[in-house]
Amino acid sequence: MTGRALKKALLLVWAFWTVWAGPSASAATLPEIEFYGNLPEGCGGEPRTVSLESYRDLWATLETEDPNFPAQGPGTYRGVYLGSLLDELGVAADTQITVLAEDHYVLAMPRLMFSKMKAFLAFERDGNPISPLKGGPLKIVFPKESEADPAAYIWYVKAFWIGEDCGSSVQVVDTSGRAATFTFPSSQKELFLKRIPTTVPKGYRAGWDPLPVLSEVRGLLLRDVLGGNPSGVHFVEFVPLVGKSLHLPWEVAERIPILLVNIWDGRPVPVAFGGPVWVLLPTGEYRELLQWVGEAPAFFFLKAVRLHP
Ligand SMILES: Nc1nc2c(c(=O)[nH]1)N[C@H]1C(S)=C(S)[C@@H](COP(=O)(O)O)O[C@H]1N2
Ligand SMILES: [Mo]
Repeated sequence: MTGRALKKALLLVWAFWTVWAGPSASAATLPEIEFYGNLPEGCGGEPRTVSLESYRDLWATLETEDPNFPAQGPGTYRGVYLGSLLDELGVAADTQITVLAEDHYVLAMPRLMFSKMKAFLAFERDGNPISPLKGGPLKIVFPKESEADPAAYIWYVKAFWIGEDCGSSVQVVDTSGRAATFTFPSSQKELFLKRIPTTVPKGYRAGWDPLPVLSEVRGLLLRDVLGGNPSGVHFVEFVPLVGKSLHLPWEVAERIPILLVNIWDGRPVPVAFGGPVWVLLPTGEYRELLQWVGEAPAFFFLKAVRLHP
């Protein structure tokens, strides 16, 4: 090779590393994950925020293919095996685990299946952060030999819910920003009952019974959760565990019977099916709701109701 050709080759290599390859994700800050539910420190409190940065000891690589993007072929993912992360966090072996994505898709499986199928929480592919267009920054992939259903390859991972029942409560935040925990009463008399066609969030669930066609749900009307009709409210925000809030003008929310559901067929609504609380929106009877919520008859994963002045 001549001196000039060598120089050109070196320049190309340098340009590739600095321009095209970009910095590796491990150098940048890694996305954080929130852990809710039955944690060793208790149930129902604030979520535990976990950064994979603090679990470098668990980092591993996995050579596999993403069925969502067959064209890009196999690649090397960097991340952590979920089994080892859950062990590290002290999650018991017989627990149900629900993974929540930014777009309200869920992946729910028993703890043992995550280990058996070698579920891998990835933050890098071939040395680069995973772009949102490819399901990043955090997604779950599996080794090819696990023969995981493509629907289990969940993108936009944001949070984990550990276990099932954790009590039914929501945070209520008043117009001055004061937060209080509302706990649903257990006395049946105060609760509102309805039989409705079953709708649940999109997702992949293993180890759960098939869904009934109709569900019997129980809950409270929004105004009862708020303790009457607060004044000076301009709009109400329904805040989910992950992802985008739903906003309604107070003038609409106050007039329409909006039901906050915490019991489904006699037991607390599992997060795997959109719990701990559903917001039931009577879009059939009140067509004016459509402009705010679309056709969706329910909003899932309710964590807080926030009143805005
Ligand atoms: N966050 C999230 N992950 C998801 C989905 C989704 O809608 N949201 N779809 C699942 C389904 S049903 C399949 S088959 C695969 C691939 O989806 P695609 O074929 O639409 O790319 O991604 C899975 N992961
Ligand atoms: Mo799918």
